[in-house]
Amino acid sequence: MGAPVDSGARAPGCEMGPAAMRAAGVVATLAELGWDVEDLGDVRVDDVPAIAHSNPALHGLGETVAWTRALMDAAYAAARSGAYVLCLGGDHSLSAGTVAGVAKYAAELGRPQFVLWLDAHSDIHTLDTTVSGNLHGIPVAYFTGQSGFDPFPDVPHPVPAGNVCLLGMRSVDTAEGERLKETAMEFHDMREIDVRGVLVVLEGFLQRVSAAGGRLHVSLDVDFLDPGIAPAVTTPVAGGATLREAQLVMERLSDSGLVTSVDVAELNPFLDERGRTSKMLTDLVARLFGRTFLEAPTSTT
Ligand code: DIR
Ligand code: MN
Ligand code: MN
Ligand code: MN
Repeated sequence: MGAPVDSGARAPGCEMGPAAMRAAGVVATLAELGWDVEDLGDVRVDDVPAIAHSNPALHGLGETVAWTRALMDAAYAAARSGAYVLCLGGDHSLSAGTVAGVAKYAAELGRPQFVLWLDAHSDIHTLDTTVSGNLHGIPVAYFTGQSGFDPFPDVPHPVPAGNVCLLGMRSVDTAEGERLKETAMEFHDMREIDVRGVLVVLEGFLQRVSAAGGRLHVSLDVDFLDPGIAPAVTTPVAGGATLREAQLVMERLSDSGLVTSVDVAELNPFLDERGRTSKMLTDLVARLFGRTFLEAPTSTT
């Protein structure tokens, strides 16, 4: 499904993300890998409420609340149909809805929901702490059930903080840093990835998901990647994941068999260089869905 959301970002362009991924051939690529792909088209919002809030920096609040509601329903329905859910964004506020939706289905199955957050940022602001007022900075706090989200729909089954792993961080606001100190979330910044290696860092989390019989949602923010290889993003941060690190994460996730849903967020095709980022993301998605060139090595760590 497409989620052409741009209310969570300041600069326009993310609403073109789903179209760019389709133009890059994501549907045919997955079909060639043997998947039975159904493109549900773009999710839409109609009723956008006007909502006032005490934080004057906030913008796009009513629209983002409407998107959250619509995407929660759409992701829940798609997961419930038995599908592996792929949501193409759209700015990262979309994950407030998709994660809440898939977590609701996991709860009905009696299985724990886990989330792997691939991002330069921690996206753990509340409506009160965000300085930029950009709602792409709030989804992790929302779906883990933090307070301070009054105008948003209630999260039916919040993801426990201990079931979340943030990977690739290198830009964290002051209020977010304070939260991270107290949280049960697992997180690994770029320095740790450099020192230990991305597969080693990821392994402990995957073991936990597997041991718990969990369902794993992967949320990929384009700025997880180094801007040198992924220029089509509104908030680039230097020093991100290399192409091989990102590919390796996707390949390992595919091998794990644990992933049940995925978001691709923050693609801004207006900033792309001849579709370069969209094509690279399509390859990353393909690897997550099983594209290989040779047999997987017997040892992954
Ligand atoms: C910053 C940037 N922490 C904010 N966040 C971004 O606006 O709240 N997330 N770009 O992806
Ligand atoms: Mn916008
Ligand atoms: Mn980010
Ligand atoms: Mn993000």
